[in-house]
Amino acid sequence: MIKTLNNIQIEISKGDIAVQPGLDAVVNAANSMLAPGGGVAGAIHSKAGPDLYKECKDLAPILPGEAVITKAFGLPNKYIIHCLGPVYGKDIPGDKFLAACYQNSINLADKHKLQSIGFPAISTGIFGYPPLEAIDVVFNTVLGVLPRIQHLKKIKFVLFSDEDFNLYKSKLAQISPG
Ligand code: AR6
Repeated sequence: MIKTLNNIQIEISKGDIAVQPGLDAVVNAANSMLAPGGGVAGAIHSKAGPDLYKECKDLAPILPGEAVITKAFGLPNKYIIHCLGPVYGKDIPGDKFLAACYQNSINLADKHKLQSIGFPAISTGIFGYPPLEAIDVVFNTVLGVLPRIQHLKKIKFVLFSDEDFNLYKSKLAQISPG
C-alpha cells in the first residue's frame, strides 16, 4: 500500500528489514552498544556481516532517541541508520524518545541527501512498546516532519507480523493527502 503525502511516498509492506533492495537506507532497532542482538538488530548484523560491528564500535554507546549512520556492508542498501528506541516503562517519556527515533533517523537520511528509507516498528519487540501506542507516535511524528524534508522521496514501513502490517495499513488509509 502506497500513499503520496507532501510529494513523499509512504509505503506499508510486510517483510524483513534486512532484505530491502531499492532503499538507500534501512533503520536498525539497535541496542545502546550497537551490537548484534535479537530481532531487527540480529537480522541486520547477520546479513551485513562482522565488518558492520567493527564500524559500530566507534559510534557506541548511543542514548534513547539517538540515531547514527554506518555503511550497509552485506545489506542491499547504501547505509544503515541505527537508532535506540525506548524500553517501554523505563525510558520515560517513551513517546518523546520514540518520536525522536523517527525524527532523528529521517533528519540524518535527509542530511545525507538520501532518497529512500525503511523503518521497522522500533521498540515494539524486545523493548515492549505496545504496537497500538507506538503507531500513533510513528504517524504523528512522520507526518509532522514531512513538510521539512528536502531530499527523501520515499519512507517505507517494513512490518514483520500480519497484525502490525494491518494496523499500519488501516492507519495510512485514514490519512487524507490534504
Ligand atoms: N524485519 C522487520 N521487522 C522485524 C524483524 C525483521 N527482520 N525482526 C523483528 N522485527 P525488536 P526493539 C519486528 O525486538 O523492540 C534487539 O535485541 C518485531 O516483531 O527487533 O526496538 C536489540 O539488540 C517488532 O515488531 O526491536 C535491542 O536490544 C519490531 O521489529 C532490542 O532488541 C522491533 O523488534 C531492541 O528492541
